[in-house]
Amino acid sequence: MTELWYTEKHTKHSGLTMSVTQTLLSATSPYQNLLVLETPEFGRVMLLDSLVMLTEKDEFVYHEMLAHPSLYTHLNPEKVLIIGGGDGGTLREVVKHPSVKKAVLVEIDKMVIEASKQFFPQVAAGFSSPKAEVIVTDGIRYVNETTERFDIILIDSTDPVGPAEGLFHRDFYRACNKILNDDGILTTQSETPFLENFASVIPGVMKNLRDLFPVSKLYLASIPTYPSGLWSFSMGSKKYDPEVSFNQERFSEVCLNLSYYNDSIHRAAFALPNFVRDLIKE
Ligand code: AG3
Repeated sequence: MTELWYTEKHTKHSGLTMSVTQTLLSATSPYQNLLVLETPEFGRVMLLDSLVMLTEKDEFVYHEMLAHPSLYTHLNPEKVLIIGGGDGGTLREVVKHPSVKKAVLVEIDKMVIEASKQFFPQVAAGFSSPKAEVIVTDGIRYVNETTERFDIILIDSTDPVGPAEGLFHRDFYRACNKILNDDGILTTQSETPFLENFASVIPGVMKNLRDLFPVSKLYLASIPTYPSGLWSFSMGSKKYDPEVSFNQERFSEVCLNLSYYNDSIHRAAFALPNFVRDLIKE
């Protein structure tokens, strides 16, 4: 019997390999290629331009850890902006919070939204929330032009190549800072601290955030299907320090049914190994 395997090459010399039972979708938009694979180990997998965006098995780690640390740091998050994240996973986490009144998701590529609704209904669940507003346009343009103001901005991008490159630039973070309220928080996914061609992202992002926000912090989570399995998120905050103002009361009062994030994880995620501390040293 013929066996099909897929490898995402992470560097010239390493990658992640999984066996594939079926290709459910292979499509191209003006922005990128999209592939949905059925795999025995990770369930359904979504890839953009050959890079793993999410798998059914471990997407909860990424989406919970992108959303909840800022949502539980802010005292009363009501308006949230998600840039990218067209699969809807981050949106699903955001709308779980009773304090959130409106979550705007700005995705450049409607093909991602449609594929997620069709093949990843559990991930796309947030789209059906009455709090959700979906706008298909370039996130950079939206942030520069909108008159809306937000408590939290979450940047759920792909790697900083292709359509997502501008989402790692200082000008973009500056524009985000402008549309955040005075106690606003921005959190972006910021790649892995391992592997040569990725680790330079973290110091760059953190330098930008440090220059623009009084509080800037990096935190980590384990995501088995992303390069190296150790993933980072960078937070810039105008007022709250996520290591000080974790909202224990709100956390204990409302159970959001989470699979990764909890109060101990919130605190632990900001503990950095020495080599990561060195990466973001000023
Ligand atoms: N956002 C982060 C994907 C980065 C993964 N990189 C890689 N596989 N080389 C994914 C979108 C999930 N909502």
